Amino acid sequence: MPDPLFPTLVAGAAKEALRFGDHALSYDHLAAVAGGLAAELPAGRVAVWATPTVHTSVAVVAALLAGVPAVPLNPKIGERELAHILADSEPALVLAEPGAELPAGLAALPRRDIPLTGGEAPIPAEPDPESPALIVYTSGTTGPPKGVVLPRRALATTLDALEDAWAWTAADVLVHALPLFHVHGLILGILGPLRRGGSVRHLGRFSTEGVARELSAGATMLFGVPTMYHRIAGEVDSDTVLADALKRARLLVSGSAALPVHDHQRITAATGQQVVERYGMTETLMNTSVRADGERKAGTVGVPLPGVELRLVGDAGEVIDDAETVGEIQVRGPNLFTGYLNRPDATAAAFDDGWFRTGDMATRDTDGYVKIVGRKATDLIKSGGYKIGAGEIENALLEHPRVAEAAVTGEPDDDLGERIVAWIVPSGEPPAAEELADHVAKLLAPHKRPRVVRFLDALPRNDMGKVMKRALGA
Ligand code: MCA
Ligand code: AMP
Repeated sequence: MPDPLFPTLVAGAAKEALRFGDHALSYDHLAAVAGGLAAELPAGRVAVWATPTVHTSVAVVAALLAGVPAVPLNPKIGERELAHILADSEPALVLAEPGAELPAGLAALPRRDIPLTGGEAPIPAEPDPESPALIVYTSGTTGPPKGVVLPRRALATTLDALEDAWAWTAADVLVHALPLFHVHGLILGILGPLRRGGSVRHLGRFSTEGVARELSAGATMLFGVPTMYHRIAGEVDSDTVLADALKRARLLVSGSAALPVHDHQRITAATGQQVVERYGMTETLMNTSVRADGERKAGTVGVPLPGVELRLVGDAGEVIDDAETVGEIQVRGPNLFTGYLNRPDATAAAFDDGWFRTGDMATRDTDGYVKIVGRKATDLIKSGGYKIGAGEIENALLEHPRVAEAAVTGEPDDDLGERIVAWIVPSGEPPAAEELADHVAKLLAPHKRPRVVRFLDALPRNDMGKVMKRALGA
């Protein structure tokens, strides 16, 4: 029989596993409620209304124990995106915390409230490692988000590689405030501590006070996106409580986007801590990291994790073997997804002879450190650590009655890394910028809303009629 994904859960322990505010669950309590819920889950897939709560963690663990693939949903999801995900993933029911108000788009689906008490069913036998564990939706350059099918094997592999890279143990107490419908917050941030037999304290929403409080109270690790570290960097100079708390941490880890060297330096200057960056993707889980026992170099994402093969490939398809040439990062290994749900075409296009094309451009030093310098696609925007496709926002904007033409770009933003800019040719009187932001938030999700709207008489187009996005910023 395969090894269990969560050995400590199977063994049972009085130790605290999860804490969200006043809600704490021990391993044996979690085993009882999640085991009980697992016994009731239908075959097929289940959607999880992924609020940042202990309920979401229980629901996902229950689905994993049952071997039922879980589809985490952003609780702020807009109607168009929700309809797409439901039609694509066809969940049998939705798991939600009691009292959570669900949108009309979920009304047709049976609902099961996530329990925090009761249970006591035996934990089912460990499913096949290749079976799907989670389906996580991710944006592409065009079209609606694709469902990334992640097998149990990928989860176990990536979390064990991070155990090695970060010397991550059962003694670690992780603090974070990441959303639970993406890889970073859910797989690394919740399933990671559970696989190690450690603990996690989730802040519900990010604040530097919350980070300081938990690190002062014994948390050992912090996970965050660069926007969170940027906000820490902006306060740590003048906030001695925050600085002292960060000094105590064993490891500060940043990922999901590049952390500017200036923010690294500000944090190091105030605390002596050197933030560790790791690089991953929904499809690949984690690929590289600066190691806890390695040299900490700001501005690099470190070295390939155990088991991950990484190569850089040039425009002509040649494999790059020097330290200066920029190439696309391609990866291979047991950390990879099995494919995009219902999209064999997109799955096939994502691979180059068995290597997954990340679309990220990088160099690799002689000592193996990878430095990401950019992205192949200009139509992908990373804002606050969220990946957002320009095409999906453009399509949403075009549905607005007073938008004739729309183009979306990302531009540098100190706080978010990149901010979404909408370039609009209005149809008649231009709508208010806020109205367009609300329109996108309602159809897709609030983090996909344009933060800046610029009106034009016409979009710059080439002879083929294609919008010349690089000309837009100029
Ligand atoms: C604002 N809000 C709205 C609107 N405007 N709601 C409806 N309509 C509107 N027009 C709401 C938002 O929902 C939010 O609510 C609040 O107002 C503030 O929104 P916003 O300004 O967007 O938040 P922020 O302050 O900019 O958020 C910064 C953040 C966030 C906390 C850093 O961006 C974040 O959590 N990022 C994490 C992304 C992440 O986990 N990425 C990992 C992807 P409320 O405050 O209640 O929420 S996985 C990945 O990339 C790979 C695998 C990897 O390597 O990790
Ligand atoms: P997602 O599709 O949301 O899973 O985001 C994956 C993308 O985030 C990668 O392809 C990279 O472009 C970016 N990314 C993740 N971690 C880092 C990092 N440490 N530095 C730079 N970019 C990163």
